[in-house]
Amino acid sequence: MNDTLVLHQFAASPFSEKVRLVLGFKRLAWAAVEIPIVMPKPDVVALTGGHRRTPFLQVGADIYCDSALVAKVLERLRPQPTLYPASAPLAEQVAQWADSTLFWAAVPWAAQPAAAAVVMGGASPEALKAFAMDRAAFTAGMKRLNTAEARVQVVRHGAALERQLARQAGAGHGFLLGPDASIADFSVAHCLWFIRRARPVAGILEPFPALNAWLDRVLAFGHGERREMTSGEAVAIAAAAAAAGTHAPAEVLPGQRLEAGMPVVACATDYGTDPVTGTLVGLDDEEIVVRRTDERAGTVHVHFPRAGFQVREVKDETASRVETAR
Ligand SMILES: N[C@@H](CCC(=O)N[C@@H](CS)C(=O)NCC(=O)O)C(=O)O
Repeated sequence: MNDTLVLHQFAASPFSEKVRLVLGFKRLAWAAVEIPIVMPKPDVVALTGGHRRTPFLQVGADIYCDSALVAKVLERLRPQPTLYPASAPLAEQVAQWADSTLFWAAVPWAAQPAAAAVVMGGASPEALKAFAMDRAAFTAGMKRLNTAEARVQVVRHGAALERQLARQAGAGHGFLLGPDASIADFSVAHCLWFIRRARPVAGILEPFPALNAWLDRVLAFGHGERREMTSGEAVAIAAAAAAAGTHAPAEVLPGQRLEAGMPVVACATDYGTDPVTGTLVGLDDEEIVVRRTDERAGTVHVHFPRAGFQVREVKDETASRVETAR
């Protein structure tokens, strides 16, 4: 089977940068598919079944959504150096804070009108307008900070991170939670990377020397061994693996209130909540696995983390008949 690690990502995406840095930290070789920044994303949907968030990792006919789960998968494939060192027991919790609270302060600051074109890699006014409309729909129902509110929060979080990193440096430790890098470093770093990228407003980080020195250190992990791949090639890899039936082992553990073979729908609970329907093939405390079939990609297993996602049985007979007939 083709076990190439294929990361579906785009250059300006902070969560993609988080995973690119993790790939660098673990010195992995991978293929990058540059996906569209806005909808429509036909090849993304062929692989995920509707989940549109960036990034996701593909290994053959297994699709892993959400950077938190992607990090776990990369850890399974290459355990050392670890993202979850014993020296940082709160690493996942701090990462969760950064991926939500810090991220949603960094984004409105970095994407404010004075910096939007720069942060989006020199996008035209038309492209920026399309981007703003796309993301308004993507985050509908979510209360987003305005620029003034974002400034207050970025300064507040920046000052706290500065204090923490200065203390770590005083103790001879190079990383956020101690002597070892952890997933928390990558989750905080991608938010600040995005602010740095927004050059006209990046000065907000200047008063924080310990934070800047640490950010340089994390970004120096680099991106590993990257090559480019088209989305068509990635879909063909999925179809070949699907035809060979080579999916990662998945199991619905007892006591999860849902059973293998049930028609289900899974979706994120915060934003970008587009549902993915299919048949439940895996469920434990860490992961939801849904099997679904696409005309071009074949039968793929779409994996979601439990944290931040919901899965429920589809009671509607029509939906379940459609999936069972496939
Ligand atoms: N919790 C998700 C968040 C992902 C996320 O918000 N990604 C942004 C890009 S950085 C996104 O999906 N934007 C909309 C899109 O790419 O269509 C993760 O960790 O992967």
